[in-house]
Amino acid sequence: MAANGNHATRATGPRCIALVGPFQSGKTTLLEAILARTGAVARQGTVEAGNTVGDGSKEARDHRMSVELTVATTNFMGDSYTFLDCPGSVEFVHDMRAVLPAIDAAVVVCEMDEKKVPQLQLILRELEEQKIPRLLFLNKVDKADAAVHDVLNLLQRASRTKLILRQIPTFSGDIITGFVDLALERAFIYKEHAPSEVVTLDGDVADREKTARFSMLETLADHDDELMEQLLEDIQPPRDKVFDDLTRELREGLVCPVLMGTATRANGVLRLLKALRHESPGIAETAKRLSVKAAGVDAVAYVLKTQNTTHGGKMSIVRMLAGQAGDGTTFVSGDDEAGRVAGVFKLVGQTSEKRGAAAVGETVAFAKLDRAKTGDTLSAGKQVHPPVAKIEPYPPVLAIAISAKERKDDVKLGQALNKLAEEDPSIIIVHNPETHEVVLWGQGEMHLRVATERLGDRYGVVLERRQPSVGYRETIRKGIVQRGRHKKQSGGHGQYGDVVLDIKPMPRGSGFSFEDKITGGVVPRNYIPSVEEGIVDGLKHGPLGFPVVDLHVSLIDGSYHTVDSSDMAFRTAGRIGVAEGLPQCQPVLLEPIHLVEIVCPSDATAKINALLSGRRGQILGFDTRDGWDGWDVVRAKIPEAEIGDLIVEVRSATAGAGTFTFKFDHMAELTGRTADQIIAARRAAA
Ligand SMILES: Nc1nc2c(ncn2[C@@H]2O[C@H](COP(=O)(O)OP(=O)(O)OP(=O)(O)O)[C@@H](O)[C@H]2O)c(=O)[nH]1
Ligand SMILES: [Mg+2]
Repeated sequence: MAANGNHATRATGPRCIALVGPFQSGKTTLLEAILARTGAVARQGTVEAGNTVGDGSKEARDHRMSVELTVATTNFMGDSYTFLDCPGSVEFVHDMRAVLPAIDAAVVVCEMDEKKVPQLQLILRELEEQKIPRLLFLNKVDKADAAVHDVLNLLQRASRTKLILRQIPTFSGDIITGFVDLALERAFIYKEHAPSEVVTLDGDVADREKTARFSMLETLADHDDELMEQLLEDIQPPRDKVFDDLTRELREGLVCPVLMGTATRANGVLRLLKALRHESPGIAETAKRLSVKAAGVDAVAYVLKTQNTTHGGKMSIVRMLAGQAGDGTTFVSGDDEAGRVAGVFKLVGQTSEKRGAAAVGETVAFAKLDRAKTGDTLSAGKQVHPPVAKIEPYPPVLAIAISAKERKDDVKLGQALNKLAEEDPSIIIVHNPETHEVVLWGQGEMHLRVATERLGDRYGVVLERRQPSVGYRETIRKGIVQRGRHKKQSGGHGQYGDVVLDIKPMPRGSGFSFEDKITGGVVPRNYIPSVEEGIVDGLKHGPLGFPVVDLHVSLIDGSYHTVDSSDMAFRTAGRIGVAEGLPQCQPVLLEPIHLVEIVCPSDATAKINALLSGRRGQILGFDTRDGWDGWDVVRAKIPEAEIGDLIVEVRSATAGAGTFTFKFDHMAELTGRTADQIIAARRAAA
């Protein structure tokens, strides 16, 4: 669309902006600077001192990193802004992904750091795919040097959308002390915790400004023919036109502007806020992006986070996409009741303040929506609005087994786990019926550590943690015919059951099958199911200590007693038959082998291959990752026992950017020392 006469107007109404970006880039610090600049806090806190609005939970403070979303609403020049400070660690990425549908724009906080480019790329991908307007905030320029000229070259690798430098730094020696805004054509000197001071733009800085501005305009002109003509004819485009193009092209996702600053000193923060005020879209455009249909509904809201507070109970943090809602509003989600609002709150980190009904565009917390879940689209009124988005958590990559230290806490643990999963859908709880373990699956070590800390801190359950058991099995290599006899004559009624079993090995993956080959009624019909049950009992723990699979058992002979035989006696006989027979069948251990697919930046592929080989992996090959420049996919088969903490090494080989998925492939025989150790450990545990 050409921009001719298409004046991009400033969006009005409440805004919702996410602060996203790689690990430790300064998002929480930037939020703090924004809150200080807009007067929501009196003094800017620091992450080091543990007094920021973001990272207010005990777990975040302890680890000095964001481990969950922080929501803070403030006012800037008469408009309400809600900022969503997202964790940067890939292990907590679901908290970021779940908020994206709700936001008008994202500020991607980044650094001049080559190692963090792949992570930046991952985040920009998410935003690109959801068509979310985004601008980069190059943070920590207090630590940058003259090399900041290369900033575009470095960061462009992470973005499929063209980046445009909106500002250039100015130096005093090697230190950045200010910037020139290329749209305003005005030079500023940074002041600590105060607005930057305007200075004259002249000399060598003015020359650099001209070149940089021209290249900014050239990029804008890619999407504006009129501007292109003006540039070709050497006509200075009017300032308003430049701002209009910046606004329109940002909103349409055609370009991604880059601003810069130093969050710790609040430098560059006012310009960032002004850019958001003038250029970011508002709820009208966001509702269009999400295809919200306001007709026929009283209210539509998207749940971006669920929290269980100690005093307030359950809080659903929502963005109002249409209409208005307050105390007493009943919401539905799809076909389900979501609950009735009992309390509307404005959030500034850990503090919540009761307020009135929420209007379209506002981001608030609703109390007591008992059945609302993160990611739900809630609607009130006659019509039910279809979901505006569906964000599934990434498949988990690491597991631990947990149990309550005290038996009496079992029920409490169950309830706490439900709440944990409600707050964090990327935690998956699996009960293993075979081992009676509760297994917590998550996105990495820190993710699981924080989850278990919360179970302790918040819900008061003292936990034991273990490595989850590997799903070993055993099978047999040769067959045997074995008698199983149960006979007891201890006064009164006796017990008598007698069977002959033909036990045979079967191909991998066939499991267990049973066949009745009795002729002439030597074992009466009605006892035969009991014989099978007895065999199944016996297969639960084979001679090596594991469930036995891949065998066929036929009942070929036996005998009975008219008075003493019973279901129980035949069940026992069946069990005795396999228990005595299997040790003579050359039992062998089976271990599960999974097919894994590791995605990683190509420069780490060799390391990943080495890592897999070191873990008894069989590498099947690697390919370039479809649609991902500079990334590979490595496929391998690897034993389940070696997947355990694989993610830890994959992340360390890829600066946190690599990950994998896995699925069960087959069971393989395992012999030798490793097998002996596993069997010995099983015996010791029994
Ligand atoms: N020198 C310098 N340090 C900064 C700046 N901004 C943040 N930091 C420091 O960088 C570290 C990380 O800051 P945070 O604000 O916690 O970063 P974050 O992006 O929120 O981190 P996660 O949420 O854990 O990904 C802290 O030690 C900050 O003090 C900056 O502009 N300059
Ligand atoms: Mg943070």
